[in-house]
Amino acid sequence: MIVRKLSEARQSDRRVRSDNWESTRLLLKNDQMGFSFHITTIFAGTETHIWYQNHLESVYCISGKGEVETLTDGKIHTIEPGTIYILDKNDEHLLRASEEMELACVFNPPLNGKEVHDESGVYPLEADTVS
Ligand code: 9YT
Repeated sequence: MIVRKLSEARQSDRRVRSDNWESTRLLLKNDQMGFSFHITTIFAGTETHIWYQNHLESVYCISGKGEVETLTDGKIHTIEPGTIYILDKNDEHLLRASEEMELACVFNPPLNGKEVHDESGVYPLEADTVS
């Protein structure tokens, strides 16, 4: 069994930060679970263009408010505590936070941790990363 504490992981290199969000990777590829698990904070007032072409992701909202827009059809879905959105088609999307949001995120395949320093594996279109 593996046990980790978010408060401790946040003090380590598991925590990464960009202009629009910060994320603590609690579970990564080398744990050999077949998925990775992250607690991500999206900063209030931000819009982030995301397109995980190599990963499927589920995102559960713990707190805060926002919306996600899928770019193929322009549909907008509100996000509030208890909402999960599931990117089952590697959906390109815009993630907006009207309030700071705390999200629990699961990736398949798992992130390997290199994305901490080089996000190209997460966001293959480098020009389209966090705005
Ligand atoms: C909301 C979202 O897509 N979060 C992804 C996890 C975070 N960007 C990370 O750990 O890289």
